[in-house]
This record gives sequence, C-alpha cells and structure tokens, in this order.
Amino acid sequence: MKKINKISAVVLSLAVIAGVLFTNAFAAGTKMGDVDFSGTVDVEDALVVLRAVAGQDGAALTAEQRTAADVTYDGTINSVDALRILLYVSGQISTLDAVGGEEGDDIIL
Ligand SMILES: [Ca+2]
Repeated sequence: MKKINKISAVVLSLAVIAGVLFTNAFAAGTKMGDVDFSGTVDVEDALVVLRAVAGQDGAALTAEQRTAADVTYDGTINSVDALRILLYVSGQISTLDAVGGEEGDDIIL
C-alpha cells in the first residue's frame, strides 16, 4: 500500500510539473495578434480573424488561435480584434497589450 502511495505521489508530482511547464510554454509562445503563428503580426493575421468571424469554411480558430486573436481582451473574437491588429500593423497603435480598464469596458483603440 505504501508503494502505491509513493507511486501515486510521483505520478501526481510529474503531472503538476508537466502542467506548469506546458502552461509556461504556451504563455511564452503565444504572441498576441500572431493568429497564424508565423512569428510576426501582419495583415494576414487580421485576415485569418476576419475569415473566422465571417464563418468561412475551414476558417474556425483553434483555442490557441483564439487566445492570440483576442487583442481586445474581452473574451470574444470579432471584427474589432481584426481592426486592432490592422491598426497595430499600420503603426496607428504601438501595442497589442491589454489596454487597461475593466473587462467588458469599451475598448479605446
Ligand atoms: Ca502572423
């Protein structure tokens, strides 16, 4: 019985470590706005968002893409996210980081 408990403790510990490593890797590897994971934020990322918003066949976003696409940080993906990506690409705004305020507030572009 003690051996089973030790094995269970080791397995649980490994699972926790793996979970932490995976979470950190995801956070470090996700660049906000880089929806197609090309390594840069460009017009194509806005198009990927717009295609998904328009419901084009095969254009649905994965969970990781949705994380990268939600540059308005409101929990939904819509054309405003694409617009904010375009404003960033064109230099109209300098960052895609969170813009402050409370969740659900209107986004100040
Ligand atoms: Ca990209």
